[in-house]
Amino acid sequence: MLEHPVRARLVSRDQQVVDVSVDRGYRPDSIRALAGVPLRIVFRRQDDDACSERVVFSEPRLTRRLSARGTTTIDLPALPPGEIRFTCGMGRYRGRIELVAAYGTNLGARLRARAGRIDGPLEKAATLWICSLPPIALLAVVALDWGTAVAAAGLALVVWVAACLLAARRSTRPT
Ligand SMILES: [Cu+2]
Repeated sequence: MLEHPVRARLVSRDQQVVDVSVDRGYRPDSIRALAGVPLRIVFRRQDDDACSERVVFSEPRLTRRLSARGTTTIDLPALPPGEIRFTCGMGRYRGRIELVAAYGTNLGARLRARAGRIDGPLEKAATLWICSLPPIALLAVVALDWGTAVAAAGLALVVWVAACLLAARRSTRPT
C-alpha cells in the first residue's frame, strides 16, 4: 500500500539519500526526490524472504541483489522529473520514487504566488472569492444554515468584485 511520500535527504548540492527498509515490502514505499540530483538509495534488508532478494528499477532499468540482513547501496544518476518504480524480482513488493523539479511549498504560498500573477480586477476578485469560500463554509457549519452560507458567499462575491474594480480604477487613475 502506498503511504505518504518520504522526502530524500539532500546531503549536498549533488547528493540526496534515502533509506529504505526491506521487510516483506519496502518502507517507505513512496519516495519523493529532486530531479537533476543523483539519488542514493540505501536498502536495509530485514527479512529472509526470497522475494526480497532482488530489486528491479524501471528507469533506469537495473536489477540489483540485496544482501541478506545488511545494507545495499544503489546510486541513481541525475534524472529528469518523472516517476521511477521499483519492485522485487517477482513484482510483488512495490515502491515508487517521484522525481520533482522542486518541492512544493504550502498551499497558502502557492495561492499568494498565483494571486500575484493575476492581472485583471475580475480575475483577482474571483480568486479572492474562491479563497474566502472555506471560511464561509466553516462559518456555515459552526453557526449558520446552508441558505445563509450561500447568501454570504454571494455577498462576498459582490463585495470582492466591487472592491477589485474600485482598486483597479484607483490604480489606473492619473496622479
Ligand atoms: Cu517478489
